Amino acid sequence: MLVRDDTIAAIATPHGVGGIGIVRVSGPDAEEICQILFRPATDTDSLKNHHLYHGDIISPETGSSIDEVLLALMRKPHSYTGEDTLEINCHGGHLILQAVLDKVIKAGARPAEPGEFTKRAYLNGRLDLSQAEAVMDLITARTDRGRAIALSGLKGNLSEKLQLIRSSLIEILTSLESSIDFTEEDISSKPPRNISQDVEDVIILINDILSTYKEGKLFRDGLNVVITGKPNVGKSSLLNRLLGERRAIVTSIPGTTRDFIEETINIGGIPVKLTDTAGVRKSAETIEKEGIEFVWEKALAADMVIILIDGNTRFADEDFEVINRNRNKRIVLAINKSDLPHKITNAEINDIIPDVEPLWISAKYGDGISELKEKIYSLASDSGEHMASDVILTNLRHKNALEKTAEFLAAAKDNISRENSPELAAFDIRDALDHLGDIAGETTNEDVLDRIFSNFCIGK
Ligand SMILES: Nc1nc2c(ncn2[C@@H]2O[C@H](COP(=O)(O)OP(=O)(O)O)[C@@H](O)[C@H]2O)c(=O)[nH]1
Ligand SMILES: [Mg+2]
Repeated sequence: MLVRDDTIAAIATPHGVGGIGIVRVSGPDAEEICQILFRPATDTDSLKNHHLYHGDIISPETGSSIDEVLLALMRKPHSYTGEDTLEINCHGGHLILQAVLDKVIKAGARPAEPGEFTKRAYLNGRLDLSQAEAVMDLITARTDRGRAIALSGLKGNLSEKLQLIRSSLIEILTSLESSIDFTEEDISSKPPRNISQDVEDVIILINDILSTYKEGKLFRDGLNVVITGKPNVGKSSLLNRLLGERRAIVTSIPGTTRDFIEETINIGGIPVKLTDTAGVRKSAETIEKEGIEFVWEKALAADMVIILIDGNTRFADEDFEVINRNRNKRIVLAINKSDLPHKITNAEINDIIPDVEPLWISAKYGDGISELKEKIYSLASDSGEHMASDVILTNLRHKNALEKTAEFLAAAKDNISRENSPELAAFDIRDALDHLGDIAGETTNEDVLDRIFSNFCIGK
């Protein structure tokens, strides 16, 4: 691993104006930098650990103050990074923060790379890799539910479960290896009878965790939903209604929406990106035609399509085309303008698309909108049976590693059931352990680490 004998510094708060802004420093020179730059308001011999001090950051050459600050020194190992850490709470203006950071760097630190504080926390054993990744998920969470899942990852709930799996595998490996030793003594080469079941139990546990990935990804990355239908059915009205504000222009003139309007809403903790599209019709002029071509592309790329039909007009060729083009998608079929006289029946719709139950709504007055949201939610999460699971997998890297782990365990089980030499199964278990260790970062190589941490922000 890297030698970390240098000291890093960065502005840890977002760019812009705020009540306070924080410059963060971590590494062996943190305390010395503090002595050079910090002038406490009241005389103090040496700074106590984890205490907040009032004073000034000064320019060492002139002695003049750069900002009046609150400063805390957190000596290792009890800090986020596990190193001596300085947090300087400045006034939250970018020029101030930049000036303080410049002084810190002149006094011996170097600018931190993205995610470098968290990387150090990981390298110093303060967090395992999956927890470090959860830090970023927590920062970027877009709904309360996403935040709760990320926090559970940061608190180590996943790590704990993986640790249990790891202990079981080590036990299994020990039994296997003892039966290998027996072979040499020519007693019996058969592994103990219950090993196959033990391996199977671990596989089941892993599959349980893997089965949470779909919803985990849903809560973290969200869902792309495209609203489509012929002109004037109320697509823009529906977007506005779901958003709770007037975002898209609504008129009775067909062809008003030509571009896409995208907004994200929260449905039961899932960040749902809604796209309002141009109405699909045949006799469109050039600009509108372009828009309509895009609609098909957008719908094709979406996770789910809301097909909107006007319940107050007769079923038209365009309605048929919209349904036809989306037959392979996850569809919510909504019949709008339920407040007006109905000119369409469910039976008519079911003739065309038998397995989808149409939902009557009024985008204008709000009828059926909560049912529509429920439908989106239940379609997105399929069944919702894992919603109460204590550990939820959100990260593709973790999922891939767990799948590999399970694959090697299946191979081990196979070798055991064929009564092959226990050495073969032992090899498989070792491979399984390697992949499992990847999640916590026990066996992860430097390139992968760099890739993970380069996605972080500077100062975290
Ligand atoms: N009565 C009634 N009118 C609606 C409803 N939804 C939309 N409209 C009207 O239908 C027209 C077209 O709506 P708009 O949202 O622009 O449709 P779009 O072309 O599909 O985006 C507007 O005059 C809306 O006020 C509804 O639920 N009930
Ligand atoms: Mg529109």
